[in-house]
Amino acid sequence: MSTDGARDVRTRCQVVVIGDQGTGKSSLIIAVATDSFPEKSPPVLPPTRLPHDFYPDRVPLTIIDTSSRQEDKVKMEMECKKADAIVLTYACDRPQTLERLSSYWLPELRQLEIKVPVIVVGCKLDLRDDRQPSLEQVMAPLMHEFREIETCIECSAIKQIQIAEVFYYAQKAILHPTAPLFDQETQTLKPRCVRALKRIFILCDHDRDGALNDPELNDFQVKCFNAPLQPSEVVGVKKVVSEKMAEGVNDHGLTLTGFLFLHALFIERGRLETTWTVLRKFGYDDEIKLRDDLLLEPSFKRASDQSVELTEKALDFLRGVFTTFDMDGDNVLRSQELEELFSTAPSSPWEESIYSGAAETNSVGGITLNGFLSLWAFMTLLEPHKSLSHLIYIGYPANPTSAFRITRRRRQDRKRQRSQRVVLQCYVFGATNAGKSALLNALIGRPYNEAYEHTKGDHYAVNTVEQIGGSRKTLVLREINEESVSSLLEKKDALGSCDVAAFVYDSSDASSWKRAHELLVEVAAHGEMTGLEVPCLLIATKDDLEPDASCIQSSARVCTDMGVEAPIPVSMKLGDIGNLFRRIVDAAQRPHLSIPETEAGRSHKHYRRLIQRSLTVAAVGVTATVAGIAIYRVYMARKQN
Ligand SMILES: Nc1nc2c(ncn2[C@@H]2O[C@H](COP(=O)(O)OP(=O)(O)OP(=O)(O)O)[C@@H](O)[C@H]2O)c(=O)[nH]1
Ligand SMILES: [Mg+2]
Repeated sequence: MSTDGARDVRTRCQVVVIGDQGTGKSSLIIAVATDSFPEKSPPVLPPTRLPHDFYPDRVPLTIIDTSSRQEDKVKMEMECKKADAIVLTYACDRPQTLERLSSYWLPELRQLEIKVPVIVVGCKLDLRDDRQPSLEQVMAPLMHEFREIETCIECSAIKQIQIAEVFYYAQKAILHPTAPLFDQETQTLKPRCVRALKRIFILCDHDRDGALNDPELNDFQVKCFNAPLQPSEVVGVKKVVSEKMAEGVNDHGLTLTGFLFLHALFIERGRLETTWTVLRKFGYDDEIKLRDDLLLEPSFKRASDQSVELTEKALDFLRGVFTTFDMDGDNVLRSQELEELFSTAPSSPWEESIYSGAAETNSVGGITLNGFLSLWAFMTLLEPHKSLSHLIYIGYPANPTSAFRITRRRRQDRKRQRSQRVVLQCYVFGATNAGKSALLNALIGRPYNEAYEHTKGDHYAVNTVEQIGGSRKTLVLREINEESVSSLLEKKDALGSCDVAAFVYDSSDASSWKRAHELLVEVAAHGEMTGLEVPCLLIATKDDLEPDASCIQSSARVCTDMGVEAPIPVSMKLGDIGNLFRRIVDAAQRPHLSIPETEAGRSHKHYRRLIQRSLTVAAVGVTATVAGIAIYRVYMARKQN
């Protein structure tokens, strides 16, 4: 397969011709290339090239002949593996060669896991006995059993009947494949194709009245086929649709149902190129995903301590989308409404558990505007490219670069003593059973759960937090379970995307505190070593239980020694968390404060200070010498005057 990369358009097609000995493979190839019938042809031809202007798609076609002899089998298989389509021949005058298609050739291709379309070709049509059953009768069961057969055709090289058509169908099957668009089994459009066509329909429905009126149909036609529809053609299209499907057309024009029906009709009638042209004009690749080159801008190139956020413009668009799809106006998107919202994307971006449980929902799983925007902010932070593609899929009308902002480096924020971020991420460390998950659940308003379940894998929670003064920030909590700390901290830039770290411990359990302390030291040391220091907070959970006395003493000492604030006591059980989340956001916003200092860090800093001081002394000395030289020069100059 060959494509020109950026635009995913094929520049070359390769067809391999296989079939039983003497069925007419080489003659077929010579006939198409030279318009003549060879009296005698070599057993296997060298590759034959049909130039780009041979067929209307203007893509050159290379035809590979093969030998069906047993000793050439390996070579034939190799060619098949490189093929974009296969022409499989039988001879119309030898029914046993037809039987061999289902008994040998097609199963053989399956066994080789060759997934390209197959064109079955009956050669020597001129020798066909008219008493034989028709092509349709013979082929229907075969095509039913082997869905990889795209087309069946009979031809005659000697009489030049349907020779060019054979390779035309082969090329068409490559350039405009059926499989991604249409389910042969159910005879319906594939879901991904429906989603793409629906998006195209919505993008063309400028007045958003759920139907394409005549000017909208014309714009669509011009965009896709570079030519307007004649008024009579518009009438004709609508007539065809309304005759077969009453709801396909209404007073305003062609409805989405009608638009989809029309495409199913094109495909059923073999006019796949029409639907493919439409999809490609709207930026889809062969897998009906947006082409990669459309997703190159913005590039999201950034340092590890920078993040990606949505701009106010993107958020405005998303607020509008939320309102549009909140059909019942209850300020919550039910799962069907959310599904509908993403029905123009290949799938919903939030099906994975990492997203599905991360935001605020109402009691029946509906998502609030707050939860909706939080999930977008979270997806943008975690997977900006996914966010970009889904923004385009749901119809973001402006240039995508206007939707994203790359934040200032956190290093810079620390120097300026202020973070400019709107979305802040907190890593939540702590021993197993310390109460991390309970904390995450509290952020998204989940009720407290007495039952304990150890968290495995990634676990996030995201919500907005109101600051004093009324401004809102989005807080993302990431639970880091005990066993994944070491692998996380192996990476040099592990703390790059961490705006603040929380160390959670069970205040009734000395070992839980001990572990939190160890983790605090580990993270602080990591920050000092990599220059990615983060503000740290201690959170003492289960405040409703009897506190462990040694914990209290030890934590007070550690806080003084390391220069962090006293632990924040909370009880998830009692719902007593005070202004915990606001404090986490506060700490993240002032990245120069709450940075713990380890003993090693302190002595290193002391050492650095010493060096700095001696450098300053040395520098003053140098300046004095330079000043001395300058004075001397002036003195010399005066002397000379
Ligand atoms: N009494 C009391 N129990 C709590 C409180 N917070 C959490 N728990 C309980 O403590 C247990 C552990 O809580 P989790 O939040 O699952 O702990 P975790 O830190 O996420 O644990 P891992 O996922 O295993 O690392 C659960 O049974 C909770 O119900 C609290 O404030 N008070
Ligand atoms: Mg947990």
